[in-house]
Amino acid sequence: MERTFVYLKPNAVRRGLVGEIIKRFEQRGIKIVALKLFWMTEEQAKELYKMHEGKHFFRELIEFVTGGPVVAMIVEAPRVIEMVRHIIGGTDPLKAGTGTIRGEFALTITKNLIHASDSKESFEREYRIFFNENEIVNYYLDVQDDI
Ligand code: FUP
Repeated sequence: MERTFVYLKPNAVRRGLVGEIIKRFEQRGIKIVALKLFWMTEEQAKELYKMHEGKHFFRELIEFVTGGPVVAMIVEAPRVIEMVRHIIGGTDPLKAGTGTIRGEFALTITKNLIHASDSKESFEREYRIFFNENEIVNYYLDVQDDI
């Protein structure tokens, strides 16, 4: 079993896409082990995106992700890091495959609706910015026996 960190950006929340997006994870049999809605602080946003500091889009990105509440999750499944990136689609919604979340609901790169860790190392770094260990819930999900 593998875990990844995902968060729905403020425009996904404002557009009422939380259910639509979570549904796509649930119908794949992906287990949610942590979930919360909160307003990301500037410190958290800058830490999450520190590799982009100094790039032309950095300021706009930080303002955007701190401009409204987000929904963050930790999810669990076999090969879930790759699977979630596959379900989400490429960073640029123009190149994201048809049927992916970004391919169906996003238009611009900055406002691309959703983030997911791109590696085990990213997951280990990113989830700690937003979650305490006691917010992660261990439980058995029957549906994972059938997928
Ligand atoms: P991703 O892992 O798919 O979210 O993509 P990146 O880590 O490359 O980018 C992180 C965020 O920076 C993207 F979600 C949006 C923003 N970004 C821009 O606004 N412009 C760019 O040219 C590249 C990224």
